[in-house]
Amino acid sequence: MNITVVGAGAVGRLWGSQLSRHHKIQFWTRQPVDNIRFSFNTLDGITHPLAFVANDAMQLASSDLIIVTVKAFQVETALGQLKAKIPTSTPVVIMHNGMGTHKRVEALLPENPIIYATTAQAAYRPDEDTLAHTGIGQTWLGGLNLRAKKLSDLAGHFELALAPTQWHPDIFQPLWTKLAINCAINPLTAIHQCRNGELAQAGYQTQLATICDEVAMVMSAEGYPTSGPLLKQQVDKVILATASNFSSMNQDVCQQRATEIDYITGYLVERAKAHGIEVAENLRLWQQIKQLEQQYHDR
Ligand code: KPL
Repeated sequence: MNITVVGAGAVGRLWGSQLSRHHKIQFWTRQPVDNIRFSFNTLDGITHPLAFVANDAMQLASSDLIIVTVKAFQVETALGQLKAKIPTSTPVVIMHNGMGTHKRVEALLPENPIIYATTAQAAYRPDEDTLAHTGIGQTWLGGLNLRAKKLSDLAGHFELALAPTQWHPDIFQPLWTKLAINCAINPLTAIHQCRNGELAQAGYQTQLATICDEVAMVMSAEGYPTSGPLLKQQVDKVILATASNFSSMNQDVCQQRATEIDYITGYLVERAKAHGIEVAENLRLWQQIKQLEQQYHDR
């Protein structure tokens, strides 16, 4: 396939480099560069120098697939700019942390098959020119609209690039589960500027349980029944599996960048309000992250 990866952050570079073993890949970026070069450090400690074409409008127009890997708050702008450059038949995969972009994406691209994806693969950029793959995790893909629901074969291509990947008949289920994990881990690791593993300490357990209880109430009201203790077990597993990682929100706050809080805890708070459910702990965490962002944006 001819694939355009929109966004050249850690997640975009990870999928682009792995898919390039079987497909023709180009990157589409905000900066008008004509190539993207970086060293890819694999999980086995091997370094591969990689180079990709970037921002070729002809290649974009003839893409069989577009994978959007920008942050949730950049999705609308990115798609707004691409809309006139791609056929209405091109499938578009949206992969970001958090939830809440799907209605605007559907409104912007009403004809294209839209697929949502969520991944637990871990990667980061220790510097501008390096991408490090730091952990393996499950990726889910699933169709948002009817046109996309027929495209389950796509999961095979993603699986070949980075296993394990599976197609889910209702992508909102894995999106909600990932949201629960992000609601628990991301704000706390950003506020306390700690690694994910530090949340396993006794001092965090009550707060994590309360966050999970609140998320479980909202998830259940949304049609995805679960319980606080069940979510807490899943959160605990991720804390252990990613113990040495700094969460994406921790890194965003540390580097004084905008965070995805409005699409993680903010989305939860918004859905809670719609159902008349009180989520005091999550609301407090949302406010704390907004305050942190405000402090460095005001400087
Ligand atoms: O998705 C993550 C993130 O950092 O955004 C987790 C699962 C918390 C792993 O760090």
